[in-house]
Amino acid sequence: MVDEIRITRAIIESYFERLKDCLDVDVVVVGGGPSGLTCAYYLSDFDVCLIEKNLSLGGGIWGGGMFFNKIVVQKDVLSILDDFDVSYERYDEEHYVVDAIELASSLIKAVSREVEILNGVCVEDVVVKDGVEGVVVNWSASGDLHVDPLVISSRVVVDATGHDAVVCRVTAKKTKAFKVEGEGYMHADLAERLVVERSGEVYKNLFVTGMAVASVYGLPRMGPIFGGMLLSGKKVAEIISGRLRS
Ligand code: 48F
Repeated sequence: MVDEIRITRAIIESYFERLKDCLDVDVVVVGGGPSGLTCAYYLSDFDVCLIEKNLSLGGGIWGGGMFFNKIVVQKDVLSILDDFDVSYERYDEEHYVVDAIELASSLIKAVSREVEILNGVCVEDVVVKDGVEGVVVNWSASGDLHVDPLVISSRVVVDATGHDAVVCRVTAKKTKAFKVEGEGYMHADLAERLVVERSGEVYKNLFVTGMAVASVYGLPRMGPIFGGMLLSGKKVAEIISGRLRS
């Protein structure tokens, strides 16, 4: 017979195991959009906790371009799509079209098998000692209630929070060590190239990927072409991987 208390106990016990596993990790990835999911996936040999403030992951993938749920990627990211078993259609020599729903769900499925995910949890601050050493978290649903946060410790933190660059913004404000410029005008070609080039460490142990890179460095925006997001996530994963193994 199904028992309400056993259901409740199963959820609490299982979730608190997950939460304990996340308390002291190698990498915290903040944000479950395309860049954060890609980054987390390629770091899954390490202890990774991905924190997403919304209930669902996927960030800006689902809406495609103006709710048209297709996105475009460039030829040089097809191998990443292959890693996630995502299908694509050739549009012309350079551009390929991907179903936004398939991309979002494939990234989420692959990452959720390998990485601990806390959704409905918001990162509101960072721990800074010798560089960034963790994040300060609270339930997204705590709203206006005065509830003190808790802390997750990590060797490195990745800001994958998209246009808002939340983690870089709070770190910049409190350390005064760098500035967050805010993203620039639309120029897809330039933006795609520069976002990948500038992806990396922005402050000791704090890495930035995806649209947050454009916000930090005042780079142009690119709209619904996603190759740069995937390449940026993979590039940051490779840099961190090298750092953590050294
Ligand atoms: O916005 P988002 O998809 O960022 P991204 O990975 O990709 C950008 C593209 O979607 C698109 C684009 C590319 O062509 O222009 O916009 O750089 O995903 C960011 C995720 O971070 C979450 C947010 O809910 C979203 O899912 N997020 C934002 N702030 C926080 C957060 C926070 N404080 N704590 C936890 N998650």
